[in-house]
Amino acid sequence: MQAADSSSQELWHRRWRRPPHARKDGITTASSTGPAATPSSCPVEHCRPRPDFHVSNSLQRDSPSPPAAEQHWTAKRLEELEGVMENNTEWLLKLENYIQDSVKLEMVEMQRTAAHNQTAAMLEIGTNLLSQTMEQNIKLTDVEMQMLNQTSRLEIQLLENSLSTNKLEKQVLLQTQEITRLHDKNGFLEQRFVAMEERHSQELQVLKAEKLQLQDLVAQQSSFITELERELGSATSNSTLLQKQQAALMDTVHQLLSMINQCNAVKRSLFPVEISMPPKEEALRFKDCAEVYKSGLTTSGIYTLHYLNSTETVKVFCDMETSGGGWTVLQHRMDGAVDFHRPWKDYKTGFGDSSGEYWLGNDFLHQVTSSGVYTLRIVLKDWENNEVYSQYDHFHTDSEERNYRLHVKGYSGTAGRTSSLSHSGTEFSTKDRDNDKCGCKCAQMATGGWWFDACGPSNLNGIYYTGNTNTVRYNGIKWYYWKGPSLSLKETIMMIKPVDF
Ligand SMILES: [Ca+2]
Repeated sequence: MQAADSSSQELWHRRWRRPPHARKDGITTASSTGPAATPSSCPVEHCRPRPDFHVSNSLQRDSPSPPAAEQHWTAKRLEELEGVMENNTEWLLKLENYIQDSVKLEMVEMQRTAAHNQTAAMLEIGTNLLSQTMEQNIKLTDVEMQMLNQTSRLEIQLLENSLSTNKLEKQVLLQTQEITRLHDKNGFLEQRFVAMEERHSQELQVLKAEKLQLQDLVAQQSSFITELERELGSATSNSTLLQKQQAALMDTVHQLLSMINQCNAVKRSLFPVEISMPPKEEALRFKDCAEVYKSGLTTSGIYTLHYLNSTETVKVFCDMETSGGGWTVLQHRMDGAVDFHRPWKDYKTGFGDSSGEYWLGNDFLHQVTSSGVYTLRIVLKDWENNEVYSQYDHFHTDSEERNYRLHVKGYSGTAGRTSSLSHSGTEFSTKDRDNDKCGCKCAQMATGGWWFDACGPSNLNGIYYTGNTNTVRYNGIKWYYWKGPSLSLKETIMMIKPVDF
């Protein structure tokens, strides 16, 4: 730009610093001093008449000026003005040319600058494009590498597959050969089978002949048996007489027994538990074994208890020895003689034999335990005859409407550091009534009826397995905190008595 400025200044000087314009007639025009002079400003000497223009003052004053001289001066003046005008016009033309040149130069410069800027911008864009292209190339190379890796992996897999296919083909070939061999063998066996069939049919005919002979023999023997039966009939008539005598003796025995019962009733001397003694107990009406004990019956054995406000009775074993006696046994397992995998109604009313294995019944249990505060004692025995117990100071069960819900508290005992009985609130379940907290049916899996939680650490009504085995069983008689999940016990007793006994 500086170069452009200096060149334009130089041009300007070249055009305008020239010798002052001299007219032919010797008059120096104002234009020689530059553009500041105006064409209308004429120098003072130009406004006066030239030296050869002589006019006397007198003449001027006395007479009017001759019109010829005046015209001549006017013409001169016009001529001068024209000259000035011409000069100015020329100057204006030059000025115009100069402006045009300057403008052209600036335009050229501007175009050059613009071209320069555009080239720089293009270069920058080009660089950006190049770097982007480079990045894309790197990415493409990565992708290509990945593709290559995958392709090689696939090729390896294909190779492996073709190898295994070859192996399979060989195996198929071998099997085909084997089948052919078997087929040949089969043909041979078929031939042998046909031969054997023929032999068998011959043997069968021989056997048929023997059978006929045997049938004859049987007929002879049956006639012999008929004769023997006839003889036996005569002997039986003799035995009938003996039976009649036996019946008479039995009647006498019954009479004697009833006499003994009457005597007992009078004495009110109470003895355990023969089947022949029920009248005495019925007369007394006991609700539990504690009452039996208090009445003076202090020997362990089977007694009859009454449901409250009912004539219904239940046979129960009373333990009059353990820990002060008076215990009503509500469950007993000892030999596996009774099946405990039973429906709801059986557990409701009770089942089994009070002299052996039995369940007293959930209705009775609810009724007794809700008539006062009861203690529960559970006695357990393993196959090495180790005996332990779990005791609960408070125990009662709800009614059937509430699924005989369990309530226990105050645990103590030797059968484990913690209680194996389900916690309070657990409902009773059997194989046909699922009241447990498991998505499964505990009573079906563990067997028996019990207060299954989900499914809980105990089940004394499970399957009775004899002996110690290493087999893991989850449906045996279980008391987790004593023997773990799978060891079945030899004997269990559940019994209750009032706290204040
Ligand atoms: Ca369930």
